[in-house]
Amino acid sequence: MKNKILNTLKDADGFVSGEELSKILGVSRTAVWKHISKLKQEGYELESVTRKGYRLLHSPDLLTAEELAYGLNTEKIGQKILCFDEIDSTNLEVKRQALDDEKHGLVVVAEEQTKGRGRKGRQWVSPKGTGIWMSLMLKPDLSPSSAPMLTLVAGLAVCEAIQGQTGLEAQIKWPNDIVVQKKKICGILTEMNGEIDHLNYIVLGIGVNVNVEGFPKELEDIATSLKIASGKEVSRVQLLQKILERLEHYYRIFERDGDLQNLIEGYKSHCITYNKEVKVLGPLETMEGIVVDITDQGELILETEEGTKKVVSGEVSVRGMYGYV
Ligand code: BTX
Repeated sequence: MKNKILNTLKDADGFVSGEELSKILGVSRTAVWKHISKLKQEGYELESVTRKGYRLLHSPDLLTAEELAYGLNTEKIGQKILCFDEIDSTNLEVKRQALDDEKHGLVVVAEEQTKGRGRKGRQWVSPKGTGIWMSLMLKPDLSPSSAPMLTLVAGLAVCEAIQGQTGLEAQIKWPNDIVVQKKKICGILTEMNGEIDHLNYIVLGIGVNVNVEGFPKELEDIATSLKIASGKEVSRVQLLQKILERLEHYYRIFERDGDLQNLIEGYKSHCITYNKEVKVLGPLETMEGIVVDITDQGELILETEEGTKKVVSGEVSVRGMYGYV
């Protein structure tokens, strides 16, 4: 009921009378008034004027299912959104939801993560009310070997959403960091559940430092937020919606093609690793060279002193970034 009132006020360009609201919703004017008071308590700025009714002036930037659903322009991704005030990790929650056979496109969002995770068991700092900490459940009709490419698809979507919403120049550090002003603003953690030849589902975890104002000492030199970089508060609701919309668009192309053939040029144009001197910490060896290409499978082609090498995974340092000189 509260949401219906909210959406009616959002749709209306101006005042809606208490009488109209009670008619639309089929409840008494006292009930309408109670819901309005509740909305005010939640941080919605509402103006009430005698004989005119109510008008919505401002919505708080809360990551609630209602706020995120309003105006979201997707067909599958985000048609169901679960929001938590606090959670261990949104990636873990998607895995728990998978036990109930949740559908493709489920999105889990939290205001705060107490055990936010990076790759290889690393920690992801996720302070309350300042970031987008979210995970998606994806069920592509593809083989398990295609899964790592989804990190690149997501990187492209987030990068463009950030640029579109803030005007900041965002870049991708292969495969999964989004960087603004040479510092990390977003990390992506892709996990897979499946058998050797069958993919059950993918958990795509995305963490964006939106309005974070400060980082622990050890991250100060490598991390930043959109607010720090732009000097302005950024709407998490709008950015999250934009990320889901771009992601659905690119995901569709990726699923149709089965690889990145139609996305890789766009990816390269944002990629800070492309055409750069890098050092790769692989599982077996460390290599240095210049990234001369990125394939349709998302692998780096590295020109080294020993010849051309293909990099499928590994930690890549780009010269001039995060202290690598
Ligand atoms: P990563 O392993 O590439 O990055 C983790 C490293 O990044 C940490 O070791 C630390 O140095 C640094 N770091 C930690 N927190 C932050 C931060 N807030 N901003 C910048 N740098 C940081 C990247 O892993 C993948 C991160 C995915 C996070 C999302 S949030 C929603 C979802 N749920 C979850 O538990 N993880 C994902």
